[in-house]
Amino acid sequence: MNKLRFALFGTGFWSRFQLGGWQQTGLVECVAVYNRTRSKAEALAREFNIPAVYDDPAALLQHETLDFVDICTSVETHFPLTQLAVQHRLPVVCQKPMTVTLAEAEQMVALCQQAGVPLYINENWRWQHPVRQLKAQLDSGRIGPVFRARVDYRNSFAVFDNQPFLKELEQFILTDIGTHILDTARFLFGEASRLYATTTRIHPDIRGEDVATVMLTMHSGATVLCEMSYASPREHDRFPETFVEIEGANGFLELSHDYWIRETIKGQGTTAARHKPPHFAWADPEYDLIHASIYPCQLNLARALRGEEAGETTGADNLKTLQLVFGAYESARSGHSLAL
Ligand code: 89V
Repeated sequence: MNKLRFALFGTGFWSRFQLGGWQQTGLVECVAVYNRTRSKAEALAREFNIPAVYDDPAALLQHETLDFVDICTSVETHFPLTQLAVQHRLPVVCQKPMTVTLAEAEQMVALCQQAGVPLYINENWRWQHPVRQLKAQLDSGRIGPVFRARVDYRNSFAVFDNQPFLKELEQFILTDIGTHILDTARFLFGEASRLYATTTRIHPDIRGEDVATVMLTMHSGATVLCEMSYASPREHDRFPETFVEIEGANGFLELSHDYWIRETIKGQGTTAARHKPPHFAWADPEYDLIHASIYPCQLNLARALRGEEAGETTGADNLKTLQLVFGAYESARSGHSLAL
């Protein structure tokens, strides 16, 4: 089968890692790039040998023969660019967060569903190598029914250095990292029936919140605590690792520092193994763990677009994550827990 032809919309920090991951799959080729500032699109095109450059997305879609588009622009443009792609009946792969509001995300998913156009979200966090291993060990059932878990993403990484626009977001950590962390909680523990959240801002020079705590009651009855912070200087700052602790009736499972997974079973003791992610030449070493997770995420999406397997992170699936993200803002604002 020929490689799928796609256009990349956006040339910001994340776009070159998107391109690295897509190239790594060997299943797709980028044939055009758009940015509203043409010189930025030209620079990226030179770096990645992309033949066509546009500063007008409508013109790109009119002139190029494509199999899908990858939307990697700022969040408020995701919906209008998806509307354009749908007019051309082109499948869409889109960065998280899908949209600025839940209502707009619902509209975007409905639009694609009604048009019969596939919509996928580049939700890579759940594809991290150690997270997949943790899920396999959890699903083995050895630790028994889960009654409590903790998903911990707290560090003081200078995230604004590479992504300065994050400083300007009125809703910051829950939309940027909460999308990932709450999606990972769903991936590991299923759907939630209730949530309670608090948020706060510690960095004085940003608009949104940089600390959030979300407590989920899952359909299974388990309690899952999700903690996120960019204001927590720890002795060893382990960005971008997520730590997970899972308590089961028969044991304890833990993803801890440096990709170690420890499994303790009542009466049998503890086994431990390290699950280091692969390093790709195109990845930024500081982001190795998450850049490595872009590749299996995109491999799944490329195969889905070729009709070879089911895509995991569909728009419809991601709506459930966004219900938690925007529900958390609502709970933090009202001070009440929310039935979902
Ligand atoms: O993956 C992300 O969404 C990024 C991060 C802060 C991890 O770079 O914003």
